Amino acid sequence: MKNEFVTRYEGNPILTKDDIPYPVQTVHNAAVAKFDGRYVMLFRSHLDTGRSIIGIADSEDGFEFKSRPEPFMLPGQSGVFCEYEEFGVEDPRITPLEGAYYITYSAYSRHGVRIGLAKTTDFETIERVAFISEADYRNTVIFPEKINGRYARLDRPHSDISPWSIWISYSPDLVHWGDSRVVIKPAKYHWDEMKIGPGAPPIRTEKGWLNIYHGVFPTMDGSVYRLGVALHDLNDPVNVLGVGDRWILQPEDPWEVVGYVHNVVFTCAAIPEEDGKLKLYWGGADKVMCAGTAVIDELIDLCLTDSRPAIG
Ligand code: BMA
Repeated sequence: MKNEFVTRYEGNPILTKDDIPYPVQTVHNAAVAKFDGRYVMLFRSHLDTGRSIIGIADSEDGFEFKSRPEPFMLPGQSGVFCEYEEFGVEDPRITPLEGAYYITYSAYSRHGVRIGLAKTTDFETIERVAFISEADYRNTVIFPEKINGRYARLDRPHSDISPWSIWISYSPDLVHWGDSRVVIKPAKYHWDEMKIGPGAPPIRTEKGWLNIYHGVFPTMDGSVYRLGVALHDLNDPVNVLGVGDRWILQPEDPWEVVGYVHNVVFTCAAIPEEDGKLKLYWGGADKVMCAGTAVIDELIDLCLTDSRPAIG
């Protein structure tokens, strides 16, 4: 039986700290977008202080990336963004929407972690839009189009009462969000039993929105981060059509098993291509960036034919 649905790129890892022309400890959890006939990557890097910044790299083919000389996004220097990004900006996701590229990211400060929204049209300059959650939230992905006249997002609030789960919210303007519902929860005695969170921004397919998410499993040797898939109804994504009961990727390569945080594959990006495959990007052990491909129909089949309950 096939356990893994992702074919790793033979040149992994595709980007490491040795490729970055300024001092960083890691290159991981990157967003990727197609822009102007090429691929642009926004990658997270730890500084020596443990605070994160976001760098930028370019690629012709989506696999061989070259870092630009300067970072793309540092913690905000003034006003509200200074206060709430003081301890770093992490794990960006990019959604192309209405002619712009919207970037969601985790903003860390003494007040906790919350979600920032920024915007670029040229990947040269970046404009902060707003914070779109209070603390504590991470892993927010915006759908690439309005659904029934509203913007939509998946996110992952923290909770001490219920296992950390994937929620959906809607907005008239990308800034004010509400009508929130929980859509997928971790399932006890399944691969993702401890906590889950959105990974790549949802991908439109004929059969539904493909949601590539991360699931965490606890062991006596720490947590294992793997990737899985779920399919949401195109017109009403609260309605989950299936959640794959097997992971699509787990830490296997040496740089996924051992690194800054061991046993982690963590995605913030997947790019659908015209050949029916997607390019998937993931951080290996919170230290390096990796890439691979997957057949979109195989991921959909997993959701629909080998599913576990979305909310058990
Ligand atoms: C999560 C986040 C991710 C990280 C993962 C594994 O809680 O901090 O950015 O990749 O843990 O360390």
